[in-house]
Amino acid sequence: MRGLWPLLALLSAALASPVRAEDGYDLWLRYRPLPAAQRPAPRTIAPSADTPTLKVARAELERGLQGLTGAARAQAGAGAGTILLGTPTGSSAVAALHLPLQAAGEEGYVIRTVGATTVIAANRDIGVLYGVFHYLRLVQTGAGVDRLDIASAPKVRRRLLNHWDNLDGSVERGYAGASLWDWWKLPDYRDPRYVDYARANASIGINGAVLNNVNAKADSLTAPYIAKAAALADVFRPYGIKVYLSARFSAPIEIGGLKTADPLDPAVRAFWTAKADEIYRAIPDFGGFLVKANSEGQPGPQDYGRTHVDGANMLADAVGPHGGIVMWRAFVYSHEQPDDRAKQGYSEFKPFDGQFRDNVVIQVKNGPIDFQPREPFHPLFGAMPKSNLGMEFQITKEYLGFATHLVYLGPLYEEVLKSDTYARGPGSTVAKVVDGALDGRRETLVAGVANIGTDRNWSGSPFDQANWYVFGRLAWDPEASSRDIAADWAKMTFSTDPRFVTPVVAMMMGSREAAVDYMTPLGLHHQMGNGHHYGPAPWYSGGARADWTSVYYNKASRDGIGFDRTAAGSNAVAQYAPEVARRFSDLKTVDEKDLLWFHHLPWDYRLRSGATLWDGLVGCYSQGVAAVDGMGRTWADLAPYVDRERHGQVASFLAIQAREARWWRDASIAYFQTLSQRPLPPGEPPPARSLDYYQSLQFPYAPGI
Ligand code: BDP
Repeated sequence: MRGLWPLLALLSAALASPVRAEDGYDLWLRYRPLPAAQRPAPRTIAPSADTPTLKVARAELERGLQGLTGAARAQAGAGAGTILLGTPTGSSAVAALHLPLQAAGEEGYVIRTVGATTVIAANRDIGVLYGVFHYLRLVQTGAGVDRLDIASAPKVRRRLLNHWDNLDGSVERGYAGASLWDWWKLPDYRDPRYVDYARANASIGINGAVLNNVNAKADSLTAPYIAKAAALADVFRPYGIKVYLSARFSAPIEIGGLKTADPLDPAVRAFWTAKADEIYRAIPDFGGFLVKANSEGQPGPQDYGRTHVDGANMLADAVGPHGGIVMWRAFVYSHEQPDDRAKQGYSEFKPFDGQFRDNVVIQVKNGPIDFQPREPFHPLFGAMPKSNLGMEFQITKEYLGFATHLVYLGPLYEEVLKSDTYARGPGSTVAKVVDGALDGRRETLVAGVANIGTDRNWSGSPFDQANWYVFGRLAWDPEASSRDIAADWAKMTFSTDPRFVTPVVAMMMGSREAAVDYMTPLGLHHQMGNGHHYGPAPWYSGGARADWTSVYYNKASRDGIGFDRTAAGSNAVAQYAPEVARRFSDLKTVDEKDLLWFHHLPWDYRLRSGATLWDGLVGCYSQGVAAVDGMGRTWADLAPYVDRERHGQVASFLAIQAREARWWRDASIAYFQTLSQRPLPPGEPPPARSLDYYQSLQFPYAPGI
């Protein structure tokens, strides 16, 4: 009997625990039974057409409702209603309702209560699937589904994940395990996980995936790899997801037996035409190519004295007849170019406005440097009205603490999208450039560098899943609120209990500002360790190129700190519309969050708070640390609402983040103090270790390289 006690104790603890252990695999599609009061009335699903997409839509709906209502099977009963799925062309019952589907377009949907029937209708099957996921989200978040009148359509045409996945299974800047794509076993073995990946993407409206790294190998364009990509495309197709590939510009040399990749050479053009034909034979709905050219050592048209237009248009001509597009990245900068790196994308692309083919999209990172914790918006947004311009966000947290720091990126994305470019007068937001409304452009794109890998929880930590989620939702509607999206996510991923949702959403919404504060406050940027980008290294100098060093960006010296991008300095401000340039240039109007991005200032410069720049800077670092400590306390209090497994992982990660936030603060202060030569403000603890210590730290095995 005595031997049984520990067992019984364990059992009763397990029974007492409100929530069962979860490993995060189910993402926000958990479909666990809702509290009785939130369960919708039972509904039967009316028969629907038997197409691949409607089959998965129906299966998802059944799975979701069964899970959420705890019912063995969705059943008819007293008061039971019916759910009708379909398109007017596929279902006479849907057609008979004469729903207003014009605005739904190719992918939108209508959800409406008509008597005892809930109809989820669209012009195409994929819209029905999106509508089903919307309906399930309403049920999951306890929103009530008895009287619905919803219409939704994506504002952006291409909503893509960019996987920086290599053919050897590694992932550049990946912190969530290996590549999901098992290239070795493809095409014969199709991991069932590919289906769950497609479900997750479809649930947030993502409709395309670039499968391989922008630093591409030509091999992914060879016949065996085209067959592998085709197998993935087959799996994804019912979920509305198209496959795209990164194309290495020099592929005609590497796999085509040519001596050149000159885009004006007829043999090169013939190579790409034949290659496109070959790909479309295997993947009839192939989306197109993504290209990183003449950037960070990648080959490109400039190697032959040609331009971005020559290169992009050549590829566009190859895929155009098949309906494909070319996403040509504006992330270009050259170390031979002594000019401010922040200016180079604009300088290289703006002159070509209007010269790119209609099926070319210029893919522009959100800011002019490189996915930093905070950047002003990229000056190309609004500056190329006669070209298609797409947004590239980073979902993986290369510069934001990898997988272990809790940083919800929704506010970062929203801040950029809401920025006013003034390109066509006030209200010319980045969102309106990206969704095409500003200049009436129809080929629109939002891309996100994925944070997905073979980790059981897909993204490295439960909260990193929120970044995948918010990316998809904002790509669908760039004007949506990242706070509302966080609330949906938290309810679906953990609990609908307001005692959980309110504090967790507040924690998420503050988390990005906390990271900015402890890493790179007041407009500082690119202060991370060299190469791996892990941890602080504001002292980093030397190496292969100046614009990969921290000192290039902080310009800290005895006289002050910050990068002068006003007319007196690099004049990067001149790349923005005059209203914006004036605001950034003037110390009275520039947002202090961007202060040192645009200005070089003495250490005793007075901030609006009245504090000196030095004191204010130190204060920001400490504020970031305090915010992370606060997140740790919030999370500890939320234990009753979260299963032990996920709660424990997040708690451990928050402890790592708290330690690393202190490291960031202490190392940054220790270094900058050697230049400011000023005492710490009263009450501020000195760095825990010496500057020598921080400078001696090495991380040869940091992940992601
Ligand atoms: C940088 C990454 C590098 C990428 C590059 C890019 O450090 O790994 O190849 O961006 O976007 O931020 O091409």
